[in-house]
Amino acid sequence: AKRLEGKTILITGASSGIGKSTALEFARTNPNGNLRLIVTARRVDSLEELAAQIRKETNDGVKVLPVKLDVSKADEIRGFVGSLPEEWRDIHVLVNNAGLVKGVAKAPEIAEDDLNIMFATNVTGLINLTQAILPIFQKRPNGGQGDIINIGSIAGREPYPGGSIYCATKAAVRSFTESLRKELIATRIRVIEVDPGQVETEFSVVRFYGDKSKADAIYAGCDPLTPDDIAEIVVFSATRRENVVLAESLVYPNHQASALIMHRRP
Ligand code: NDP
Ligand code: 8X3
Repeated sequence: AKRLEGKTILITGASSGIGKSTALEFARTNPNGNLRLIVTARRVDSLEELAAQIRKETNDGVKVLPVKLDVSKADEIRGFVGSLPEEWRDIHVLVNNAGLVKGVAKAPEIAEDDLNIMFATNVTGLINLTQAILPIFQKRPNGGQGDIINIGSIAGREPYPGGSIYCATKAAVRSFTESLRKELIATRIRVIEVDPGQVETEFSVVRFYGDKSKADAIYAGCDPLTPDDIAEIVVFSATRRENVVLAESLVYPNHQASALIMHRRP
């Protein structure tokens, strides 16, 4: 965790699931290492709770700044860096985690609002925020330095029926991530993608518009990954030697072998 010493880390979608676990994991890995965590999402109350938890666990060893940021709103992203207190602007690690899926409709029935919010959040939001943070990285020596860690999905590698839009958004994340890594070849900026399989979070509750019983059925008879499992891999990626780029990780729970091949206990 020496490698995180003095760094500022920005995490989107930190009010729940993988983003929240990632904030906790960064803090636990470097509890008294002069670490700064900027945790962002739309639900500020949850961010405040998370910040209090981290401060308590680390005896104020980790500094945490909760900030409301809706990544689907370009104007919020535009004003974001400038709105941070000066000592929080020297960001070293960006974790683009905020994302969502809405519904399981097939193409003819997909609601326009669902289509728009998935692209605005998972794709345009991720790209806009990356564009907002990159100039900070590029001011550093050797063409620039910093880590961009994008949360993709198995869905970006393997489209499935009822997931066309979500899968397309995650395929877009994958493409953007790979182009960016190539564009930044002459810098020391690392571009990293972590692609989870099935993780039990609020993800399915959001997919089914709040219907918890439908969400629970997704995980019935399975042992899904926990958000902590993915957080460990994100932090591992960010703490490799500076010359090591863990370009992509596809992460399954043991019972899963593709988006749709899932063994369920009888
Ligand atoms: P959760 O629903 O638990 O968390 C999603 C997070 O994204 C929340 O903190 C939510 O915060 C935030 N978010 C959603 N919309 C916005 C927005 N417009 N602006 C800012 N933040 C937003 O799900 P996960 O933790 O599972 O999801 C995290 C990432 O992991 C997503 O990109 C998802 O696609 C990906 N993923 C998830 C998998 C799974 O099986 N769970 C598998 C593969 C990938 P708030 O509502 O407060 O804004
Ligand atoms: C979440 C995984 O397969 O439910 O990204 O779309 S899946």
